[in-house]
Amino acid sequence: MDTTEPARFAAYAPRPLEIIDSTLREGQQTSLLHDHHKYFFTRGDKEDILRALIIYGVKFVELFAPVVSEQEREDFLALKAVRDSLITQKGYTFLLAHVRCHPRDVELALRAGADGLNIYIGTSAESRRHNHGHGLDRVAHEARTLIEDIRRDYPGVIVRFSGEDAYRTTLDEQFAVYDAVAPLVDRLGLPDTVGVATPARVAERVSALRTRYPGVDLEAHFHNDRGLALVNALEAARLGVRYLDTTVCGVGERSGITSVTALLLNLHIEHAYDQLEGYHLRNSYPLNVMVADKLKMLVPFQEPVSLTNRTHTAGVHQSAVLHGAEAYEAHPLDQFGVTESEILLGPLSGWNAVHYFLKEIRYYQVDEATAKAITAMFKAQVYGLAPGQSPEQLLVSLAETEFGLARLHLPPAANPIVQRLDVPAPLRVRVGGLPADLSVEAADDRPVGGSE
Ligand code: HCA
Ligand code: CU
Repeated sequence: MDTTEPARFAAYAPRPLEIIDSTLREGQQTSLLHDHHKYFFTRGDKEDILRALIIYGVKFVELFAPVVSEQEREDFLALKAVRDSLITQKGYTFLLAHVRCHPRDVELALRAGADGLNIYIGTSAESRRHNHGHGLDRVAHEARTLIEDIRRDYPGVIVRFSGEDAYRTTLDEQFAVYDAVAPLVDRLGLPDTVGVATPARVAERVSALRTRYPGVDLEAHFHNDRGLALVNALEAARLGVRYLDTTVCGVGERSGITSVTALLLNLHIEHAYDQLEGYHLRNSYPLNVMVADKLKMLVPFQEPVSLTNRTHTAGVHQSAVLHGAEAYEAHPLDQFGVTESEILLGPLSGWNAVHYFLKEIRYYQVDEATAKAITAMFKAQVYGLAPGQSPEQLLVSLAETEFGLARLHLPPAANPIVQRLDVPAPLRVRVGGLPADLSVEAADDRPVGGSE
């Protein structure tokens, strides 16, 4: 174990809520990335996402096992370098490899320097029948042997064991396997692999496991097939499950899993402030925009931390909001970064962000091809901005003077996006606004002109 430092996790005091973000594992399994030629996370994308997650306050990040492919193995090493570069500024972030219950997966992950192993194997009848064909005794025995070996050879590594498809695994089946591994692991996972769980079932399952394994932390993971991934995660959090799996914008297999920002927003609304310890909530929306941009889409309209939730369309809503935003805005989205100033325009902005800004915020009639052309010109000029000129001004001037874009006609009094800026602030759109800038926490309160 040349690269893993055994004392790290032992010395870490976990917070009341530890997000295990899986955007770079579960998230990469989204159907949005199915067309590899069109949509994929480049290594640079992954580095940006990891950096942004760390700056957001996430301390546990799940990655594909290096066994998956040579590309993933090399990316793992690159991501470790990104993590290392942020230790001084943000503390240590644990990189967890998602591994099958298999010595080869484990060995390659440890060789790549993983801090932890998220081991999984199917335990429901469906999963056993179609995934590996083994009985529960054999699953329990193999898991136990593997984890004993890990504990002996790599005592400092974080070990999590998950019986896949936990909510179609009966309690007896689950106990048959978990009894064998519980004394050896740091966490027991409860993945709702096919999205069948309900809050009531979560409560039942979590309390059964807590009673049987009082000293072991639990981890929950909910798929959104029934649209319940968020509410199930909130229930798990309410019951004191410390580790919750999320992705940015909720991307993942099929309809995805719990969205990290949706979860934190809801905990905030529920006044569960202790569970928000250490998360930089203002970076929520920028994080969503960044990942959505890399997926070549807008922040999904169902995502609670989205501009959609501050966009008022009906005339009645608009005029009420002009008098007081609280008329149709109940939630503190500004504290989650849903403000114009957080759109993050800069040299690294993709055409999607530019398209979004011009179309959704400034109401230009702009198609995607034109947005791409504007982005190219914007990128060429943004580094040369005069002091005092903002990227937004440059973009608007390109849109109008070089491309002759027209703005949508809006009723005179309408202001469909009403910013609830409690404190009047100068324009704060920033240059270089991708992850590196997320680190400039003070910038939220700092007027920024053309460059930083
Ligand atoms: C998968 C399935 C998984 C694993 C979760 C876990 C699930 O894609 O391999 O390791 O706890 O939902 O069961 O994401
Ligand atoms: Cu999953």
